[in-house]
Amino acid sequence: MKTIQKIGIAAAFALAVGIAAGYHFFVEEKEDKTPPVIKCEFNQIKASIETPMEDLLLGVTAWDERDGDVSESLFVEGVSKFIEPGKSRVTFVALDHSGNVAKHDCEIVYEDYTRPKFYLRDELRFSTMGNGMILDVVGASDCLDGDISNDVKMTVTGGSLYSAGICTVQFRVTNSMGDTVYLEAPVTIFDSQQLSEAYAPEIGLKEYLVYLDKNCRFDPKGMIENITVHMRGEEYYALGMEEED
Ligand SMILES: [Ca+2]
Repeated sequence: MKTIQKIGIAAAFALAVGIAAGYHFFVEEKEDKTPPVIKCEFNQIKASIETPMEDLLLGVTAWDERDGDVSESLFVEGVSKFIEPGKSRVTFVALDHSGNVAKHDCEIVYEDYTRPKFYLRDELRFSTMGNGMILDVVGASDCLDGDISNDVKMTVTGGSLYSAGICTVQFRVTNSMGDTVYLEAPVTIFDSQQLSEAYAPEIGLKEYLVYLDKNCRFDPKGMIENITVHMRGEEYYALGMEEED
């Protein structure tokens, strides 16, 4: 009897262990709480501003402990604003078959990105009456957003727009990726009552703002498009002049 009893106890114990292990196994099998692991082939993704979002996934894989390769679940959650000009963070998301979500950030560099550039439609010269027109003259273009002239802001940093003289104005503009560029430029304000100023000859230029590479040669004379001498001006300058009423 004793032996049978022992066998019975051993069997009951074995069964209990078996049930516990089975239950444990069952629970583990049922509840996968471990998200997959996302891997980027490169530490830094090099892209063009034209690269479609889905192409950013090239070289990115997701592996799950239980479900294996779950790369087909990968998608791009978003691209951050620039952390420095042309450089962002892209966030990848992957899911396993139990719905566990993994996220992974990778640095992305847009190799062909160029910062917004200002342009001027005319000279920065205004009468004391016309200084409200300054922002009509200043424009900006961006390789991502196109023309962003409406977003140009200005701050007077030296002198006054309301008295004759030269004042300094800082123009700034920010594109949709958060890159802000600045242009500090002298603005000439003349007294609208002074006819000699109002009817001074005008030199028209091909471009009023030129971006030059460092140490690049510059020919200011080559920038002259035309010279307008107003009939009511004090003097007529004879430099291929054009007449105007
Ligand atoms: Ca998992």
